[in-house]
This record gives sequence, structure tokens and C-alpha cells, in this order.
Amino acid sequence: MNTTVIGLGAMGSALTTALLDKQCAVTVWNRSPQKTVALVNKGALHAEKVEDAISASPLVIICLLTYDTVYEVLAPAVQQFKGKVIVNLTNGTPQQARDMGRWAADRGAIYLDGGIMATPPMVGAPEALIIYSGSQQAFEKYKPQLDVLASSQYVGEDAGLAPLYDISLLTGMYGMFTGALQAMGLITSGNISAQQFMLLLKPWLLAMLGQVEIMASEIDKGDYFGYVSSNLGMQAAAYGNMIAAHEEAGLSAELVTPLHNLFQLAVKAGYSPANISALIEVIRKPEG
Ligand code: FVH
Repeated sequence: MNTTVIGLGAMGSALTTALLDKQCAVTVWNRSPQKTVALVNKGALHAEKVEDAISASPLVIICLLTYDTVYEVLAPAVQQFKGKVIVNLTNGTPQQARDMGRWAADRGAIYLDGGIMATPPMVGAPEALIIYSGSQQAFEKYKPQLDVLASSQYVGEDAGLAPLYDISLLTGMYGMFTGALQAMGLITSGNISAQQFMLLLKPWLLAMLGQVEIMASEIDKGDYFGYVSSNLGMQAAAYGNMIAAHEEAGLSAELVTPLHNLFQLAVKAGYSPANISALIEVIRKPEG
């Protein structure tokens, strides 16, 4: 069975390669046609028009830069939508996914949204994950093809669920990245190499991962006052030094300042004796 891939950036090309490597027939389309050359050499068929790319397959995988790009690219091809399963792996928000699901359904297509939890070199390996939401029937029908791309996880009929998981996971990732970057900025200001620092940072972050699991359990229970060994008020007082130390070193403190503000709001709201998980209350009600 033929599969169409629309969008041959780093990710779309990796998805196509994974399908071709498993001997799947693939038709490709990309705005800049030169990106099709390497894939055609591996066996893909190049559709010159997006209409032809959609007509070529019952399963159409889309991986473009933004949802606006998807609407723009698909606009000339809506007459070809009837009965097609559109799997949109473009990064977007839950609402964007719901709106696109309705837009596709109104034009006769069956919609699946997906969040790719992998970088392009990981595609095709079992540690790559793609989270899907939308039509369960379509997911089950095309799971064999989708499983070629990554491990597949279906999370529900609401098309917005896959991006909800995706953006939530990315939020955790960016928190770690920004924390690590800021830490490396500070340590290298003391002429200590970032790689040498990793010997301490990695085990420290791994040890603190246990705290994140405790937070999750407290957040689900809505009880932040269980066993408290490092109370929020103490952390709020010490956190001022985070900003001061970066400023002393002549560094931007822009990444660390927002948490200081959340700590102050939580203290004001009476959470000083609680665990740090109580910050969720301020995150949920920023206006108090
Ligand atoms: N690469 C990654 O690590 C992440 C992993 C998780 C998922 N993301 C999301 O995947 C989408 C595509 O990302 P990408 O890495 O393939 O991105 P690029 O290499 O920059 O390719 C972008 C493609 O979009 C096409 N495109 C952009 N603007 C337009 C437009 N106005 N009209 C038509 N096509 C457009 C672009 O075409 P071209 O520049 O080659 O002509 C590429 O096909 C994305 O949502 C990530 O967040 C990747």
C-alpha cells in the first residue's frame, strides 16, 4: 500500500527514509523539489503537485513547519481529501489540532494528529515515540505503517490530546535544557569546563528526578504538606541567590527570574511550609 509524505524537511525526510528502508511504497511532495532527489534515488515517487501526492495514497503523512503551513500547502488539494487518512505530525497546540481535525473532516478526510517525541536520527528506532490522537479506527488500520516510523501510542479520539502530551513533554525537556544551559553559563564563568561540570550535573539531575515523581504524586492528591524536608519558604529565600550569583558573574538572569516570582506568589498564598509541588497552585491560578 502506498503512503504519501508531504514535507521533506529534516523530519519528513527521516520519516520517508524509514518507510523506504522497510520496502514501503512512498510518494513525496515538498515545496522545494530538490529535497526529493535523495529520496527518489532510494525509491520514492515524486509528485510534482500536492493534489497528485494526496491522490496517490490512502494514507497521507504531513510534516511541515507550522499548522499555517499545512493549511497553505493543502489548500489546492481539498478536492482530493475524500476518504483519505491525514496524519498531521506538524508541531502545534491542542486547539490547532482540534480545528484542523474539523477542517479536514468537513472536507471528507479522516484525521489523526501526532506528536513526534524523537529527533530525525532517532526515527525508525524503537526509542522514538509518536503519540497519536483522533480517529481510533484510522490509527488501528494504519498502525503497521505508523509503527515503521516509531513506537506508536494512541491517546484518544480528541485530536488535541496528542499535542497536549507533546507540548507537556517538551515543556519538561525545555525546563531541563534551560536549567542546564544557565548552569553551564555560571560554571564556565569560573573557568571550569562544561564537560567537567557534567560529571556532577548528570548524577545530580538524575537524583532530583526522584523528587519530580514525588511532586507528581502530591499534585494528583492535591496535598503538598505530606513529608516536607525542604520547605517552600526556605527555597524561596535561597532562590534570591540564584539571581544574584548570575548577576555577580555578569550573566543574564532572564531564565531564572520567573521561578523567583512564582516562589514569591506561593509564599504570599501561604505555602511556605509546603513542598515545592505547591507551586502548581500558582501556575494554575497566576492571577491569585
Ligand atoms: N526536527 C526535530 O528535531 C523535531 C522533532 C519533533 C517534531 N518536530 C516538528 O516537525 C515539523 C517539521 O520539522 P523539521 O525538522 O522537518 O523542519 P524543517 O527541516 O525546517 O522543515 C520544514 C518543512 O516545512 C516546509 N515549509 C516551511 N514553510 C513552508 C511554506 N510556507 N510552504 C510550504 N512548505 C513550507 C519546508 O519546505 P522547504 O523549506 O524544504 O521548501 C520543509 O519541508 C515541525 O513542526 C517541527 O516542530 C521536528
